Amino acid sequence: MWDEEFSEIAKALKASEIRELLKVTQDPGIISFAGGLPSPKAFPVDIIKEIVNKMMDKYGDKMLQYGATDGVNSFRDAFARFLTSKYNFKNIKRENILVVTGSQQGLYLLAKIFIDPGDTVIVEAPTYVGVLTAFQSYKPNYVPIEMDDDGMRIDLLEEKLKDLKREGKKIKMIYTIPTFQNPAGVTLSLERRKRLIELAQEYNILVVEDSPYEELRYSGEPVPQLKYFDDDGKILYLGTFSKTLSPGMRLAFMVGHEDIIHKAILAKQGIDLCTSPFVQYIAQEYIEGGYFDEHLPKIRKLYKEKRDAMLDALEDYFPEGVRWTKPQGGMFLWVTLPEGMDSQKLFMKAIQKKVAFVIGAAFYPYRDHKNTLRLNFTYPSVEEIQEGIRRLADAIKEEMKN
Ligand code: PMP
Ligand code: G9A
Repeated sequence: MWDEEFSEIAKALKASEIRELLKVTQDPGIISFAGGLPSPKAFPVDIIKEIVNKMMDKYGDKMLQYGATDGVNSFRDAFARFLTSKYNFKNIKRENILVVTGSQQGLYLLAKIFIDPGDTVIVEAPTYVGVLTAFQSYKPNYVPIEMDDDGMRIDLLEEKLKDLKREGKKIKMIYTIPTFQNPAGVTLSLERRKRLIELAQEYNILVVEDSPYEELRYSGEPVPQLKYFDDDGKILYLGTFSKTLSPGMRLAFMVGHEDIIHKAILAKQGIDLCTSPFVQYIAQEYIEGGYFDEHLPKIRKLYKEKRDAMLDALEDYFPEGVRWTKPQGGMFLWVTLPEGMDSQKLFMKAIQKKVAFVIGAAFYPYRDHKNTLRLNFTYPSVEEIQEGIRRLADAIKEEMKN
C-alpha cells in the first residue's frame, strides 16, 4: 500500500545489511562476528550513574529542557579544548563544532547539504555500509578506491582525480575512515595522509574524515588525524562517543569549516531540533572530570585481548589460501577468501553452524568482491571467538570442497 504515494527519496530507501543482520544474530545460540557492537563490559555503568546524579543536582533544569540545535555551549567549549589539547587540532572554536545524534546523523546531514543526484563521491573500497545507507536517497555516483595494508591507495586516487577532472565531473567529497578502517581494519600511513591533504588542496575537494575508532589502539604507533594537518578547512572531521562511552547515548560531533557547520545546523533543525542536552552534560563531565582518560585504558586492554584471540584463532584454524588483515586497533578485520568463492553462500553454511559475519559485498557500492567478509572481534567473548572461528573455518573448508 502507498507505493505510488511515496516520494522519490523514500523509493530509494533500502534496508541496511547490518541492521537486518542484527535480527538474525539475536538468536542466543549464534556466535556473532557481524554487527559492530562494543562489548557491554566496556560500558562505564558505575561512572555514568555517579555523573548523572552529580550533573542532575547541578544542571537538571537544563538537562531535561530542549537545547540549541548546534549543541550545549559549555559542552562545545569543553570539546574545543579537548580537540586542541589532545589532538592538537588548529583554530578550533565553538563555531567549528556541531553536536550530532550519532555520527550516522552527521553522515546524513552531509549528504543532505552536499549531494545532488549524479555528484561524484569518492570512497574507499570497501567502505562503511552506513555511509551507503545515509547517502542512498541522494543518489551519488560512487568512485571506489582500492586499499592495501596502508589504507587507501593514494596513487590510484590521484589517477582517478585526474581522469574525473578531464571528464569535467563534479567531485563533492572524498569520504575516508583513515584509522582502523571499518570494515578493513587498516590504517592510512603518515606519508599517504600528507599526500591526501596536498591533493585535497590541489583539487579543492572536501575530505570527510570519519574516525570513530582512533582511541582504540592496541599496538603500533599513533598517527595524527588528517584534521591535524588541516590549515584551511578542507577536512571535515566526524567523531563519536559510541565506541569510547556508549552507542546508546547517541552522541557524536562534526568538526569543520564554519560555513559547513552552519549549513548542517540548518539541515538538523528540520530533523531533530537538537541533540539531547542530557547526554551532552554527562559527556562534558566524563571528559572534564578525567573519567574519559581513566576508563579508556580498560577498554583498550579488553579489546586487545579479543583482537589477539581472533588473530591467534585465525592462524590456528583457517585453511591455506585465506588471507586476513592484522589491525592495530578498532573493532574489525577483513577476510579475503580464495578467488571464486562467494561469502553469501558461505554465510548460509555458517548460520547452520551458528556463527555469523557480514558478507563483503555489503561494503561495496556496486556489491562486487564477493569473496570477502568482515569479522568483528569486540562483541564476542574470548571463548566465543575461539569457538566461532573454529566453526567458521569448518564452514570455509566445506565450501572450498564444492
Ligand atoms: N562511521 C563509521 C565508520 C562507523 O563504523 C560507525 C558505527 N559503526 C558510524 C559512523 C556511526 O556511529 P554512531 O554510533 O556515532 O552513529
Ligand atoms: O548498525 C549498527 O548497529 C552500527 C554498526 C555498524 C557496523 O557494524 O559497522
